[in-house]
This record gives sequence, structure tokens and C-alpha cells, in this order.
Amino acid sequence: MTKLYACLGSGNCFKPWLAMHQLGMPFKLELVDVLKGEQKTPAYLSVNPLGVVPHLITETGHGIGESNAMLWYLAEDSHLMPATREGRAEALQWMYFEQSKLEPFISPARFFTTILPDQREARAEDIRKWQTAADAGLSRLDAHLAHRTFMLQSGYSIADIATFGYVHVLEEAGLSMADYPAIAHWVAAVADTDGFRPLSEMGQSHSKAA
Ligand SMILES: N[C@@H](CCC(=O)N[C@@H](CS)C(=O)NCC(=O)O)C(=O)O
Repeated sequence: MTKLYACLGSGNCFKPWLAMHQLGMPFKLELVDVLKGEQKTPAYLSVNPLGVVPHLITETGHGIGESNAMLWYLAEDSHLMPATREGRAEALQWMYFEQSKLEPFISPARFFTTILPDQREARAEDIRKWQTAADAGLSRLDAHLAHRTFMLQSGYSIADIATFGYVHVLEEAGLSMADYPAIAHWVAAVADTDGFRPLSEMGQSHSKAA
């Protein structure tokens, strides 16, 4: 059976978890507590030498790193993969955008604002820089979403799941959803797609997709 190594609360880990739920794919969730350093233990490093989550082990035992690569693997031949060559390139374009202009800033700002708040004051200057950088990407995303329901005109896809991972929790990074009305609208549309499950439910299904 497919196995997903993941930590709770992570937007990156949420992406393949949500995709497998929406595809109705059975999988086993293996929790790795990164706050306790479990991703650096010899046992986990023997699964993923890079020592990060998420990590996906396919049915044939092949290991896949990078959340967006997992989405690409999982969505092949499904309704989550754009049907045209141009659509697939556009999905990839936004998935790179997510990993270069959004996730690197929303994720650490959220980590030191909400997940490890005792370091919030010590990291205040970094948090402000991450928020400013995140705002640049989010403003660009908001302008894109002002003209469409989902990331691609063709409909809901892995580009949405990739982008949703951290963007839907932007308030936990100290940003305000009210500043991004088109993103707020899109977040609601994604939450309304078939088989959607929220990030808060990640720990509730350890052995199979619902
Ligand atoms: N770009 C990677 C990011 C992987 C990553 O940095 N994961 C974090 C959790 S979201 C992690 O494992 N951090 C612990 C560490 O770096 O030791 C992805 O999209 O999967």
C-alpha cells in the first residue's frame, strides 16, 4: 500500500494527503514529529536520507520527495491532472511559483508566529521580511484569481492543491485574508470540491483514504 510520511499541520504534507483523499486512493499515513526531530533519526533517514517530510512510498516501493512531485505522480491519468499539454505546463508553472514565491515565506512566518510562538519576538524582524515577501507573491496570486474560479481555466487541478497548502493558512503567518479577496473566494471554492478534507483532519485517518 502507498505510504505517506508526514507531520501534522504542515501545508506541504497536507498536499499529497488531500490529493489521495480526493482521488479515493487508499494509503497509510506514517506520522513523523519534526518538532521532536524524528525526521533525523536513523530509522527515518533510512526511508528518506534527506530527513524531511513529506515523503511518499509508492505501491512498488519507490520513494518520492517534494510535495509537488508527489502531486504530479498521484494525479497522473486523473481529473486532477490538466488534460492538455499547455494545461500541464501551466500547472507546473504555478507549482514552481508556489515553491519559490509563496511557501518559502508563508511557511517560516507561520512557523514562528503560530507553531512555535515562543520564538515570535526573537524572530520579529525575520517574520516581517517573510510577510513582505509573501505579500508580493500573494498579491500576484490574487490578481490571477480575480478572473477565474480555480488556478487554471480548465478547472480544479493539482495546481490548486499545491497552492492551497500554505495559502489557505496565511492568517496563521500573521497576514490577513481580507487583503486578498480573490484568494478568499478561491479558498472557499477549493474547500467545496469533491472529497475535500481540511488540514485539521490530517491526524484522523491513519490507515486509509475516506
Ligand atoms: N519543498 C519540500 C519541503 C520539505 C520540507 O522542508 N519539509 C519540512 C516540513 S514542511 C521539514 O521536514 N522540515 C524539517 C527539517 O527540515 O528538518 C516539499 O515541498 O516537500
